[in-house]
Amino acid sequence: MKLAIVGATGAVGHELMKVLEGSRLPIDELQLYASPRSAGKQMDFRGETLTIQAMPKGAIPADVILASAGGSISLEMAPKWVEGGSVVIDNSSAFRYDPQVPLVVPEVNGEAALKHQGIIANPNCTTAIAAVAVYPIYQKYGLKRMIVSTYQATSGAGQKGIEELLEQTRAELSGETLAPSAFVHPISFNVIPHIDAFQDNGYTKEEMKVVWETRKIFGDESLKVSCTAVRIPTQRTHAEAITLELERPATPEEVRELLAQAAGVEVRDDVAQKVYPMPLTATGKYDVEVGRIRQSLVFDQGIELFVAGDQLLKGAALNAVQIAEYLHEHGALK
Ligand code: A2P
Ligand code: 11C
Repeated sequence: MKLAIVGATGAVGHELMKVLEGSRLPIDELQLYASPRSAGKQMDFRGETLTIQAMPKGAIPADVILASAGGSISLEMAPKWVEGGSVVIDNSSAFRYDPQVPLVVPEVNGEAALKHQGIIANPNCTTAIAAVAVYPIYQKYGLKRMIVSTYQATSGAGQKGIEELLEQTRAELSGETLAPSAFVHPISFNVIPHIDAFQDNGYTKEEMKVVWETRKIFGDESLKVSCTAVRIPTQRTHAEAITLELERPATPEEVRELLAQAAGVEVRDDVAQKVYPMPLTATGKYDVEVGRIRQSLVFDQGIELFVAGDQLLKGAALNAVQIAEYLHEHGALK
């Protein structure tokens, strides 16, 4: 299989390389593309040194293209890549709401990927992490309402997000000020309840992505979902507090047992031992950590939980590679 990464030098691109190292995909050739600024730089893959090329203006000679260079590049280029015969797994939001394009979390709706017409969309990271934890509960007990509050790491905004956190924190500790650029306000020693653009309904686009995408992935357009998305000064891994109102009653113990068996989930829920999900423990893990599972005080048939998932992995690179693996294993790739 010939594989290409577009955006290989970015925060997600680096993770794609690492996940592909250990992937079951039969990779004969890996091509790396980025902006002309990165052309000629080198990256290592499975003991070989690969040279990054400037993304071409037209088709790319690869069976599968993992695109992670932003929405405008995907929007413009993905149709050309598909025309050239490639299957595109797109990490941007450019095609997620297109009814012709499957939006896939393999643990939830892997089979949707098989109906692709060239492009498959990878969900927003916040959505993917919540979906892995919530879908088993949705399937078994049904869901009336899902309320999400997020604690999102700076690398959600790409490499420049982490750099701004570190530089601003260093500046602040030296008594200096570094004006914000990746974020709209200082992120050091702050939290910002504003990710992506505000919409007419007062929610941000990041928050509405959780609503729109959860419904599409679960195949349930009537699901009531609400989200408050907040940027916090961590480097990596998004955390989320999730309140669920269930159709049918479940005890916290039943939910714990269900999630202990669920693919892509690691239950970390032993408060007596101070064990619960945190960015520091979830970073670098393929599984999404779930814990603090308890009966809600607000909904009679309600469960509250806390999740932490590495948004560069399950929220992006890992999910994209898992989609490629699913297609390969179901004979849906050349
Ligand atoms: P480059 O490093 O050459 O700028 P992140 O999300 O971490 O900011 O990464 C964005 C990725 O998209 C990087 O690999 C970046 O490459 C790539 N990229 C940005 N602009 C372009 C472009 N015009 N053509 C191809 N790749 C691009
Ligand atoms: C963030 N979740 O943390 C965003 C990044 O829709 O793919 C991913 C945006 C997206 O800023």
